[in-house]
Amino acid sequence: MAFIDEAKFFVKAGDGGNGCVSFRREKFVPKGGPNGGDGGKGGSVIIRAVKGMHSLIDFQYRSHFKAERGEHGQGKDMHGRGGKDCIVDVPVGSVIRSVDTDQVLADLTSDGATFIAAAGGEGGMGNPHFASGTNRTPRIATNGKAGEEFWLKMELKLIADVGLVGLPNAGKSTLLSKLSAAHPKIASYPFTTLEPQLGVMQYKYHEPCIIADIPGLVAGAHEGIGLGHKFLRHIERTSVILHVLDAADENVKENYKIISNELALYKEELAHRTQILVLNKKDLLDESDIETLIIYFRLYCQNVMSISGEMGDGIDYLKETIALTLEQGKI
Ligand SMILES: Nc1nc2c(ncn2[C@@H]2O[C@H](COP(=O)(O)OP(=O)(O)O)[C@@H](O)[C@H]2O)c(=O)[nH]1
Ligand SMILES: [Mg+2]
Repeated sequence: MAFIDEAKFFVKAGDGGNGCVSFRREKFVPKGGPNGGDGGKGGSVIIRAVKGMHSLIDFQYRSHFKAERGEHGQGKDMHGRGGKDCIVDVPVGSVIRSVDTDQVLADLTSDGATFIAAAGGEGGMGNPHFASGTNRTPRIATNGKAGEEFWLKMELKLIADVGLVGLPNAGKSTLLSKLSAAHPKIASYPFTTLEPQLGVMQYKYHEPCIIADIPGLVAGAHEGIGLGHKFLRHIERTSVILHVLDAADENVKENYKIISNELALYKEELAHRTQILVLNKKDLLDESDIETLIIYFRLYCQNVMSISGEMGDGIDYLKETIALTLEQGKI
């Protein structure tokens, strides 16, 4: 199960330029032959998949894409210049559908894959095309064809790399906003009050990654208590689990076990998934108490660190750890 990001947009290719009616004018030649140029072809709207884009968020701000029209032909056999194509970059993995028919038009699965979403109109013909033995001075030319236009919709399946877990109030939402550079808007989710939130983390030269906040985990979630159960399946495909604990909560040790148990009871293999344990809200504790907690939790998890999501303390170190952990997993 993956998250779906959706966008709807309009594409309009350029119209073709019109052909021209024109005749040669030369000294001593009263009526020269036809020399009207052809119209240029309109530009097309081309959708191109590119690596490194991870959301359709840009399409919230721009929903119309138009290519340039072709120039009209002119006298002296001057053909109109073709219109420039309009290239629309989308993330790899985008599926393009027609709004009218819902039919899948393209499934852009590889970097650099392209799809002509709207073809530019052909240019019209200048009057030389209509000259014949009986008509040496044709007064006809044709107009360019209109460029295609469509409403399209695009879907992107987002598979989170990192799942944020922790009891309510541990500081997951706050942390997600600090870790991520962008928040893809997710298509309507069947649960209205509580939705998994996604963030795209982009740190230094590392590949961007997607982090999902899995809300609503409480004791008994694996049996369907709370809404957490609905979201647990999103964790199944994440390669790293980021466990957030409120270090200032006096029950911090029990809280850790509650979440660990829920994960293991939901699926045994989740207990063995690579985990980063984050002791949050360090600003509320003494340094020595934090140190003691870190030593304690190292018995359970290799990767333990303390941060303050709210103050932004330790965030860069955490980002680097997340990025390196993901890269290590890919080797
Ligand atoms: N003192 C302190 N409070 C924090 C920190 N991070 C989050 N909080 C507060 O803890 C509460 C719960 O945070 P939230 O991000 O909504 O937790 P969530 O339920 O896990 O998503 C909010 O009032 C936050 O302002 C932190 O690092 N230090
Ligand atoms: Mg939250």
